[in-house]
Amino acid sequence: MRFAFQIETRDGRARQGRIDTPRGEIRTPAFMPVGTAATVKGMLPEQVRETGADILLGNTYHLMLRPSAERIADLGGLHKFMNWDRPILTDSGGFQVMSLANLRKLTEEGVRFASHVDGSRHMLTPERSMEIQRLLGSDIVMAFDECTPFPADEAVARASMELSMRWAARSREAFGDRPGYALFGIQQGSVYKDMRAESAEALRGIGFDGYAIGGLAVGEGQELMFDVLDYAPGQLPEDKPRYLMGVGKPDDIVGAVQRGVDMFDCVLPTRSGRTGQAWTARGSVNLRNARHRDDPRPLEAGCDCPACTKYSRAYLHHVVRLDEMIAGMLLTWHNLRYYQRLMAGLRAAIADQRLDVFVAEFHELRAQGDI
Ligand code: PRF
Ligand code: ZN
Repeated sequence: MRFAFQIETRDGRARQGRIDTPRGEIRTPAFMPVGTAATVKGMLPEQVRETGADILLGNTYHLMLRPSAERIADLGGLHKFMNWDRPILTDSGGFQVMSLANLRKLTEEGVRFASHVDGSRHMLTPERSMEIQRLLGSDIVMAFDECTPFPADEAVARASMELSMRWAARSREAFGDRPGYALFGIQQGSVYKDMRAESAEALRGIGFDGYAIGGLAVGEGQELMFDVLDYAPGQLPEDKPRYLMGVGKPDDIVGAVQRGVDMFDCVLPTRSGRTGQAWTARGSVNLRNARHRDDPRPLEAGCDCPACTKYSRAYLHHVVRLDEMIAGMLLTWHNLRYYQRLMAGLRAAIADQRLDVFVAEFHELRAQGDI
């Protein structure tokens, strides 16, 4: 079976559809929980599936350092290693090297760096990133790019974008032809419309199975990100999935779906769950707050997750305050469930051509605030 994307319905610029892969269907717009180190922290894979996730994200950078791509390959690949048999998308490593590694040296060839774990020296190139992602058995492989830091003046942004486009061509060449597996290119160009267009044109010329929008959610703020998303998705091929990397908060996702984005990943629901922060239709709730101490009500009325159906706000507050493991487990579950319910709501609204009404209700509930 080949990798195939089908748009089933459109509503304005928004699209609802499906990606079919040999490891199963990905309903779009899709949210991918982050499983950086071959685990979605605090959750069993079957629990992550129960939240409604069709696909997880893994990281080349972390897995190449520990336990290494070769070790995972020898053990039968990432799916078997982590007990998740559905699709996995892996990021290519450059973004994580630049944010986590030490002694980074970026050249035309790639990035040389020292591990943030033990200081050991490594080199990531487009060719090595493709090899690692193949050894992992990743279903959706990301091209090796440089995420242009923000802010970047035009000269800096251009040099960075052009390097990423040369790396995109090398990624395509190294990936080769692998039926059933997909390679996504990554658009860069910072906040410059003409540069984004040039990047999109370069990627189209190379030819990818999907196209990511990179270099956003790097400190520019939602208004500027939405300005870019007013044109960037339209510069990419209409008939291929569009993936906005590292986004985001629920309102970021809603705005990006309205602007034509199909895929998302973000650590927010999982990471914030481990610090006592919950996401609901009425906004975010900090369970550490003393106002929850005697509250017998569920975290979010109507939520079908274990945190909401089996426990009170008072209990969640108690375990968050004591830093008990169950606190991170329950809040991660709730947050992932809330995100997947949001994505399902967006898909249904697009399918019924009522996205405007859905978005208006989304903002209205959030404006009311927590109960
Ligand atoms: N490139 C890659 N991974 C990423 C990004 C990028 O630009 C971003 C930007 N938000 C997150 N993750 N390869
Ligand atoms: Zn819940």
